[in-house]
Amino acid sequence: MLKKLFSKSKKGKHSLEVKESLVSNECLPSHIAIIMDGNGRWAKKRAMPRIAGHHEGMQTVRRIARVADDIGIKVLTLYAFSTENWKRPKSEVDYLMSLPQMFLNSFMPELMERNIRIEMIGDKEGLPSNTKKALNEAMEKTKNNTGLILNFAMNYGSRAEIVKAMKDIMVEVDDGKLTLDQVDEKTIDQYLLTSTLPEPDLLIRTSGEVRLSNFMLWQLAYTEFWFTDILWPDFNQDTFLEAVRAYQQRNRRYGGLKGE
Ligand code: V0D
Repeated sequence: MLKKLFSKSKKGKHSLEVKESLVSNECLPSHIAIIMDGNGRWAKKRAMPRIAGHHEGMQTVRRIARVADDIGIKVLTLYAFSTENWKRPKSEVDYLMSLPQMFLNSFMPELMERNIRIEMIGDKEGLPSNTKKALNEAMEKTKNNTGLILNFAMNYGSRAEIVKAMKDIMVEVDDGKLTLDQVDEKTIDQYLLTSTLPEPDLLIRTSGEVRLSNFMLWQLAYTEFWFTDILWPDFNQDTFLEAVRAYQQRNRRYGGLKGE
């Protein structure tokens, strides 16, 4: 997996050695979740409209998906649009909703070449029909890909997700398909939108905000958190690898005690 990264690197041997010390195959996180913050601020700093920041943020998604794939990450969950984001000006929401299509139109050949599968969590029904169509087509096209799962949280809110899981479980109990005694943590896992995914090992949030903002509250119970002041459009491969290395160092330190 790492070989893939090195063989693609255009830099010399020395830089390969540096990167080798940066990430090893040991304790690689399977699932990384990212809150991609700071696109508006990035644009404001340059006296550009907010949508320019979102567009640049989309390019960062591409770069980070590539490096995650290269080092052998299994799932990358990206918080692209929260249920709160509908409160933004309509013009900005309209632009954001055009990004999945733009991203998928240009990135699909590479997604197929890399064997990447597109997935999403969130309330798909609440999305504009064009956006929904682009997502459905991409999920259908990539459904047999067995490499990295690129999972977008769109129109996602964790509390709403938990409420829905509770209601679905209550209906099962009501219908006599589950007894109250059978309901445990595993049951709740199974009724969340992430039922098929491993729990995130590492959460990254950019742009200096140190909050969860209603993101994967249940799933992040044992996750390592890594925060950076870097704005999402400025986030790059090296920053990503720095976060992975920090995760690996924490795991090496505490790993011996795990599972005991
Ligand atoms: C804007 C930073 C890619 C966050 C990244 C609709 C804010 C760029 C996608 C995307 C957004 C989503 C689904 C998919 C393929 C690509 C995306 C949104 C925002 C929200 F299948 N970037 N991106 N979606 N931004």
